[in-house]
Amino acid sequence: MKKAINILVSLVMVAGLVSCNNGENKKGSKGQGGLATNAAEKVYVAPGEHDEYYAFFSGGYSGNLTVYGLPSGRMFKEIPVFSQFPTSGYGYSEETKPMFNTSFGFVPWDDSHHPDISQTGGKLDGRWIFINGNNTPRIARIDLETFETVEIIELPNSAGNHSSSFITENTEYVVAGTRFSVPVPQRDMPIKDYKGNFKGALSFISVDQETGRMGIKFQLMMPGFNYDLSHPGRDKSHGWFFFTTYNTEEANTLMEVNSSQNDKDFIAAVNWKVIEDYVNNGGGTKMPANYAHNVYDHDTHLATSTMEKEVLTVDPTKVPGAVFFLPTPKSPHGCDVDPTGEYIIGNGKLSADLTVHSFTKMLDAIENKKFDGEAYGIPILKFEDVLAGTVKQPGLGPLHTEFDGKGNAYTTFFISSEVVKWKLGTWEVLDRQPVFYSVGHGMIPGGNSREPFGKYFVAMNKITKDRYLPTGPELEHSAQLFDISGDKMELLLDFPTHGEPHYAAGIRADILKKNSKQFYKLADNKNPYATLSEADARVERKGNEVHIYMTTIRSHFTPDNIEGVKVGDKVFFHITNHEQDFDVPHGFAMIGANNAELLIMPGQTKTLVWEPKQVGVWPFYCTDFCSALHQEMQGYVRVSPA
Ligand code: CUK
Ligand code: CUA
Repeated sequence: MKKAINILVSLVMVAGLVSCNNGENKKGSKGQGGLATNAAEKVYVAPGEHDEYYAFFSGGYSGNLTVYGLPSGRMFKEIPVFSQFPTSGYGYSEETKPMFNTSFGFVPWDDSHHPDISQTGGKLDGRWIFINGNNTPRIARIDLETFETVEIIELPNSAGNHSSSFITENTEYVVAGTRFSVPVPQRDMPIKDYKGNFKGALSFISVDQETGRMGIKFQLMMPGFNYDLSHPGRDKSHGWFFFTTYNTEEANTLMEVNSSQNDKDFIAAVNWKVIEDYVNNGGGTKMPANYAHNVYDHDTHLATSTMEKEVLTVDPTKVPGAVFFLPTPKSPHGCDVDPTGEYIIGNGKLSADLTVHSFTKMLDAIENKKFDGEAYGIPILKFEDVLAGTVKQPGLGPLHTEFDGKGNAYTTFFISSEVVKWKLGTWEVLDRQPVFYSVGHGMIPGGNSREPFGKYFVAMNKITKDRYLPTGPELEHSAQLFDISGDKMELLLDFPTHGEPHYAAGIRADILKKNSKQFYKLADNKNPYATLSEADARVERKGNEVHIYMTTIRSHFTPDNIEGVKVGDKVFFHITNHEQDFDVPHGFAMIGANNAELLIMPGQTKTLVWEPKQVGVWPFYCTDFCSALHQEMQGYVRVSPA
């Protein structure tokens, strides 16, 4: 995309149209657009007071999810998802390591782009948040009672899991689309034979409404395009899912303009209800597949990993009425559906205009079979028959659109570095504000639901440059908060974000606060290595394994003097935190343990492995300042010769 955008940039520069903000505007009041005069007041959350919204920012190449408050822009937590996290020992403790099992082995890193919060009846319900792993295709589910990653499912037949993870109106499905088409099944073949031979898998992952447990219901095996982004239909278009595509030319190298030869790519409209009926009646083909499904259990505090062996695939040409292509100019990126479900916006990043399709017109065209040919057996609708309207030359490089629930849309423009507010139905531009600099996604809390909260807009900017005190060549990305409650957008606040947030999901805080968990009940701890009473703390040897069943409570470890360990042993510290109070973790660090510490929450058991290499008497200690006697929380392990 970069190349293609560069080409567009040079084109428009030649035409003398562009004024790129990057690095040009110096900090200060000039060029800041509509900075609210009472901005400080509007973002001020007094000490001890709570923010009005939670905002969950994807971590991009950090692989995680960060939790912020709005309007303050304060960061509350980093939730580790696809990456090991030394702060808590996630992915280092024996209990959490299985979360990173994949068909490629242990993969403790990913690139996470799009979080989406579960819904009921088209409204955010705050049960779970889902997020995609792009690189090694996976979807994670985070429990919003504990803010912990509780499930990761790998996606077979996929590569670059980008148009993910978006949720249908009742969380029936979390949907994931492959960015890269690949040979299915994977095999050794010439890359130049891509065209016509690669497939693009769109995965519909069902979600158990009680447990949240995910399972791949079916994979729709689409032509070998790139599936960039997706969005569910909502309200009247509930039952449909829309995917933007690029490289419909199926070029195997995108270095040239190859993939942008076609004047229009497609939005693929998928009627998942029709396909659901088809597979419920025995349709589809079971195909061998190898993918990991990892689940973290709150009672055992233990993750388990299973390798799944097959997946149900569906050939779209075998299911009448399942898939249609809507021509959309020009290499569309974001695919956004408004809260009424009528308008489908294709953010054609190389187009001067913004294309909006009509769901009603699409249904009419389908009913009257007004097709304009087909691609690989999938009917193509006529552009004019499905077009609702066009926003004329709103900006350069449109990427994503959000909605305020009051009939307005907010589109981000990467190249012209601005957010443009426009009216659904009349397509007139109402307002524009510069952003600093080069915005990717925007986010309005609830913007992905039937009822957006419509008060704030957050711009997630790709380039930071001079916005903060310099920190060397590498800068954190920067978000900007706008008040959108009035006619004009007002800039309120800049705040740094962690990793590279692509998208974010926001929700009113009171919806989540109600069910946030404070601690685990020790009596409910079913971890096989839990020590529920201090009297049961002990050391057990099994061959060259030494299992230390340890307890911790302010302010001691039991046992704290351990002998009988030899060089070459594998030592397991199984530590159970006996505290039964909010916010009293204990940490555990062992000298020379080459991985991480443990952070054990009240009522939890966590296990760290240590392989001593040297004879001696070696200390361990608590890493979390837990009481006035925190420095007294320590102990020794005596290591004797093998
Ligand atoms: S993408 Cu990053 S700016 Cu992965 Cu949603 Cu558009
Ligand atoms: Cu326990 Cu410090």
